[in-house]
Amino acid sequence: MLRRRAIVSAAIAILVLAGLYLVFRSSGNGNVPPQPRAYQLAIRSRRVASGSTVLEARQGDPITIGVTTDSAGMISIHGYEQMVDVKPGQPVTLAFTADRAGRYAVDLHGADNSHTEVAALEVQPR
Ligand SMILES: [Cu+2]
Repeated sequence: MLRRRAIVSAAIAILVLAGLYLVFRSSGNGNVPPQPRAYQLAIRSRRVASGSTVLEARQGDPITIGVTTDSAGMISIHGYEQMVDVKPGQPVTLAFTADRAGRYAVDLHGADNSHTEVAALEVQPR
C-alpha cells in the first residue's frame, strides 16, 4: 500500500511541475527584461528632419528622447503628460518609463499657437 501511495504522489508531483512549466513558458514576453530606448529628434519647420517618426518601445522600457527644434514652443506627449519647453537650437531631453501601452502623439505646440503631431510613441504591451 505504501508503495502505491508513493507512486501516486510522484505522478501528482510530475503533473504539477509540468503545469508550472507550461504556465511560465506561455508568459512569453513578460520574461524579457525592460530595455532602455534612446531617440533623437531634430525638428525643422514643424517636421522631423532627422530621427524616427515612430518611437517604438515595450511596456516598462525606460525611454529618453532628445529633441532639438528650429522654433520655440513645447514638446508634449499626450497620454503620458510629458512636456518640455523648447527654444531654437537648444537641445532638451524627455526621460520617463513607458508604463502604458498604446499609441501616443508627440506634438509640437508652437509659440505661434500652431499644434503639430511630429511623431508617435508606440508602446507594445508586455
Ligand atoms: Cu498637443
